[in-house]
Amino acid sequence: MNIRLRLHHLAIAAGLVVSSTLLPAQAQTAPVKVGLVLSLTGPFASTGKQIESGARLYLAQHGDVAAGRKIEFVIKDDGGVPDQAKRMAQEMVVNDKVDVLGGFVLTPLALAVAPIATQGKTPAIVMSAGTSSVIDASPYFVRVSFTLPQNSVGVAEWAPKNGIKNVVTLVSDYGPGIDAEVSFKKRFEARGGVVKEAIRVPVRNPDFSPFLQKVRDEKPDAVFVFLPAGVGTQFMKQFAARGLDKAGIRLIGTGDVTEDDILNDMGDVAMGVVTSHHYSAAHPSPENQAFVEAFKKANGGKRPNYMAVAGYDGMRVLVHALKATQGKGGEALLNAMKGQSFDSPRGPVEIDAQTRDIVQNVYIRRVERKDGELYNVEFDVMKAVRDPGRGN
Ligand code: VNL
Repeated sequence: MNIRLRLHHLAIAAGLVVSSTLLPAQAQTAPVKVGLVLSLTGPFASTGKQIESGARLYLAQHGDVAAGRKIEFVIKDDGGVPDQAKRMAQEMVVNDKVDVLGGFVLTPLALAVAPIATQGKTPAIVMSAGTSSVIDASPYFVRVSFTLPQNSVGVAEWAPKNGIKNVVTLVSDYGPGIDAEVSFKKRFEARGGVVKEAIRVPVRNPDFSPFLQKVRDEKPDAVFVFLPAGVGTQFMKQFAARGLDKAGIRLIGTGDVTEDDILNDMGDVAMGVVTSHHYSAAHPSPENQAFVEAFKKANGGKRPNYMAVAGYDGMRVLVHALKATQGKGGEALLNAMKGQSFDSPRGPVEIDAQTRDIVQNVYIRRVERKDGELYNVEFDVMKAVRDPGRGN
């Protein structure tokens, strides 16, 4: 072998030795795995799909590499069943070795995953589950969605100033519904209103007719409603079929009932419905207009709702945290998620560094027709609302 070739071989050998000593550094350039636990089948599938599309859109627009690490999704369908959500999160942490968990369409799903995040010391981004207490279920939870008390107090303030003196409340009978009922009543009665009756309806496949008949018999000025995303169309049909609109009973609620994914299918019965909420596809900011346009383009013309925004902002929080930690995960990543503030398509938001919960504007909106389509048109705002449910 001539001397040149020998040197060449030596150089290769030396190169191998050098690169193997660099292995720990290489581990940080390994992909960041994001385990999304989502309901993609069953009655809450529309929410899972909105979150997934929102998360994908953020990376499509801003690039899927942060601090030199490629961001990859591991996505599993929990079918809306807490035991499945827990098992899937466990598999993701133990087998797939995900760096971050996220998703959780329903409160009971987030609660089921909480111990897995805590035991695995895995930061977990809550993108839907809106019961106040969810954030306390794991110190590794960071919430980018909303809380029901946040979204209930806006319309509780608005109603008594607008001729609504007494209401019947009608909510889904589980965490977020009870939060909505309690926080609405507290604020509404503090402003001189009266809650005549509090009705709770089953979460799954509710038949609203008997409950709506009860509302009709009470003859309140309005009915205040919380129902999770995806259920509103069914409710609106029965509201009209029972003649509540004709009987002069107004409909108010949190924006979950007139969510953008299904609002257009509701027809005239939705016109004039007043809700308070943190997001409307009609929010008139350049960020939101660009977001809505890009979302529609990537999803066959479908409108984003508040769940898509949470998926989108969840990735924003992750990407910026990764940049801040130079790609480190675990506790460092969690700490870098806390305290972020930025302009979301919904408006200015902050992840409170102490509570890990979202602080955001709550808008008062009325359903109106614009260019032939129904929208929640914002006409008032409560700024930078912290979750009023804590300590309730
Ligand atoms: C929850 C809250 C789910 C609000 C929702 O839609 C919603 C929850 C699926 O905490 O379970 O709009």
